[in-house]
Amino acid sequence: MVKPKVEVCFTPNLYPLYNDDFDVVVAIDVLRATSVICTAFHHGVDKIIPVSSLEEATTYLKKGYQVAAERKGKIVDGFNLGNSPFSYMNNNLKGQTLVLTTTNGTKAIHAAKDCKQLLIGSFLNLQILCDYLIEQNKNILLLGSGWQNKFCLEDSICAGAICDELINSNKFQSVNDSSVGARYLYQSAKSNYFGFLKASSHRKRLKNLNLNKDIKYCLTPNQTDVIPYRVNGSLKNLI
Ligand code: 3SL
Repeated sequence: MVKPKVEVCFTPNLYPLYNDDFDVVVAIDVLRATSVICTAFHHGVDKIIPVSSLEEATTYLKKGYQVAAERKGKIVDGFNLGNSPFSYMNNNLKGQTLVLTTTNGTKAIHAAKDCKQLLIGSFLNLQILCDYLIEQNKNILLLGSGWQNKFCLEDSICAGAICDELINSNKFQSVNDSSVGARYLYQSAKSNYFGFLKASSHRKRLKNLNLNKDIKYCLTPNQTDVIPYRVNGSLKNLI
């Protein structure tokens, strides 16, 4: 029997080269959008509406929604929620709907708008997500958000971690060099993600904004027990 595939796509602009072949796409933006999404669901948010543009986000704000808007790592003027996972570690939004727009993460989610099933991945839900994917027996694409359509290390390492776990289950195969490369990166980084990422552009960007605490949290595996998935254009928790 032919094993299903697991492959890695490093950036959203490469996604059209892959999309035909896959049943499940996992969008990954470790710093910080998909980590925020996992954290918000873990703390009781009911639904997240990911939007690509600030215009769309503003429309929701005017309708009275809770809207988080981030650009260049900062809260956008006029919005009161941003992209720090620590803002969602409380009961303030329990049972509520959150609208979210970020520089890259929500754009990656949007890039995969036509896929059959979209899931959200991060280090924070690594094991629960891998266990679910292994049960599915479907072709899986791990889609990194990158930074403005360019390669980024942290998403590639997280994709490598998922790919590694699935390949080690002996139930999947991967053939693309992107997947081989992501696994190599993961294997080199896994003993110290924070240290490995020292030279990465996004770690530097967030450090300059005094957000090292966010980085450390986002790089610590298995702190949430959620599997966000898309249904009717919004994200809900599968668990
Ligand atoms: O690019 C994104 O979607 C954001 O997560 C970037 S940041 O971590 O808020 O800077």
